[in-house]
Amino acid sequence: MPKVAIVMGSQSDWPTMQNAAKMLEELGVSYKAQVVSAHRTPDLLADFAKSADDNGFSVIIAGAGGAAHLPGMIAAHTHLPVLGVPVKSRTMNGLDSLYSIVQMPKGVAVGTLAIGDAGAANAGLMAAQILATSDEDIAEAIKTFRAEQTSKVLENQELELP
Ligand code: RP5
Repeated sequence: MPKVAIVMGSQSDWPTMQNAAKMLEELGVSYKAQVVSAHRTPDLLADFAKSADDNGFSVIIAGAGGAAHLPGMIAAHTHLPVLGVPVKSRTMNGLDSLYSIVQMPKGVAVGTLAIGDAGAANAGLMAAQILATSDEDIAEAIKTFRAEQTSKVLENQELELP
């Protein structure tokens, strides 16, 4: 049973949101990815969010662009933690997506990540970190990932002109 749901407003968000999936795979966390649109499939959104807990999910990653209401509306329907990823929009470079996701009213929380690929990857990492509070294997995988990342930076400190 996947513990993490990755949902996005459109198939066109997948090149961004696949970075969340790749991070989860690297950390050995199973996930289910699907398209759920706040505006085009509002009933599906409500059904998905209301049944997410019963379906075994512990964390929801939601990415959307433009008028990005998906993460907030999912959060409105569930007590599960929701991580919002602003997808870079064609017209405003994702600033519209960021503002749509980040300014939640007090009392309904969405953890908002950075715009684009880095935000999606970090949403995967953050979801794994949430699960790691009660899963030793995931905690160890995160520690290994972080140590390898540090080693790579330390091994490539010297810069040369091309
Ligand atoms: C949003 O509208 C989606 O999340 C996507 O980022 C954006 C554009 O969707 P498409 O027109 O490419 O399907 O709902």
